[in-house]
Amino acid sequence: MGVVSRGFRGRRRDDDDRLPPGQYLVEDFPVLSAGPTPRVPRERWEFTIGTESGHTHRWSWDELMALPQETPTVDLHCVTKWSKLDTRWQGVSLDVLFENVESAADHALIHSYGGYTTNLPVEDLLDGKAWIAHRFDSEELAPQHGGPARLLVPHLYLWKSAKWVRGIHLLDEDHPGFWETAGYHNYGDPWREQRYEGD
Ligand SMILES: Nc1nc2c(c(=O)[nH]1)N[C@H]1C(S)=C(S)[C@@H](COP(=O)(O)O)O[C@H]1N2
Ligand SMILES: [Mo]
Repeated sequence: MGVVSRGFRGRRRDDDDRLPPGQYLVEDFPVLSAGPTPRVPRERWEFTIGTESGHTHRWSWDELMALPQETPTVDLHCVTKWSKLDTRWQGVSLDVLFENVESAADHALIHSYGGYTTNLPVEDLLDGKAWIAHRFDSEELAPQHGGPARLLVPHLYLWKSAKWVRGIHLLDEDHPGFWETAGYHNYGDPWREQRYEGD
């Protein structure tokens, strides 16, 4: 019966299914930074993975660019309740960066230029779930959004996607990061609304 109007209505229903509990949609791209924006020239930029046995793997900017690139389109969910759908990125999968890393550690502590840290299980970085992203919407990633490069872990609240990422420490024991120490949830699954400690 009746005419089904495609377009706006249909899209809205679909979008609502993609909105975790308590979130609302935004079209702009808010900036949330706990401190000033560090400026890291690409020629001095490096990314490291340090293992629990003390080995450090390093990539320069040029080395990162020479690795296989992916172009994920993902939804972002911030703990302050905005979500942004279908964001388009370019970056290197953490699976590629972990290829020659020998580690049995379960925990990762991400650290950024500027001092920000955040922790997550190593398994949440692997199997196509995380990238070192350096382009957004076909442009170089803007400094306020984490450029030259940021971690992108879209299945967790966005505070886990460390901007200005500098490296990953692999650890045998979990070590809470900046927001996790300040009362945010240790894991941060938006679909289970794990905003704060105890959620
Ligand atoms: N280095 C660093 N990374 C960070 C933050 C920060 O303050 N410093 N804020 C986090 C939080 S709380 C959010 S919501 C997102 C915001 O990313 P955006 O500014 O690109 O929207 O970055 C996350 N990564
Ligand atoms: Mo956030």
